[in-house]
Amino acid sequence: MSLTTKDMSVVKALWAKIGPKADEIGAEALSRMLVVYPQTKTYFSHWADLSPGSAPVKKHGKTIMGAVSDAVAKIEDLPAALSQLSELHAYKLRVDPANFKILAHNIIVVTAMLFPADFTPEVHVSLDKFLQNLAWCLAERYR
Ligand code: HNI
Repeated sequence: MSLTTKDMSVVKALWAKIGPKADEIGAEALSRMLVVYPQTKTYFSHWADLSPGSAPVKKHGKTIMGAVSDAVAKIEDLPAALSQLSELHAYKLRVDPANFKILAHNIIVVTAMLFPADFTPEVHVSLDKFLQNLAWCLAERYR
């Protein structure tokens, strides 16, 4: 399921529009992931407050989306762009890679919520493919 040049241009065009709101998307997506898939909370038990919109959730939402925006900029070579982050999640953070798909799903949901007019089926399919590729590349260093 590799990205076509059309997927790449659709995602880049979307990001040109929604990129400035990346912090908000990240905070909302992370908030939802922690509520709807509470098993993901185990990784963040060292935070003072895991409730939706809390300070650590907002801060980490921004961190995650910074990495996603960076991946959009390097969309032509995602494995290289994500290899260090993959190593960190595999060996240091020890995050089960099934969770990458869960977060990707939440980013999709929140993008659709915040930008309903932009979230056409064409954008949906390319954004979904991009996030699935990102999740796959993040899991790459586990083997
Ligand atoms: Ni993730 C830290 C990016 C999914 C658990 N994560 C980071 C950092 C980035 C990042 C960037 C900061 C790295 C650093 O300190 O150098 N994470 C991403 C991206 C995705 C993702 C782009 C997928 C879209 N991470 C997940 C998921 C989980 C996760 C799904 C667990 C459910 N990440 C963590 C944890 C940390 C982390 C835990 C350390 C956070 C902290 O505050 O200690």
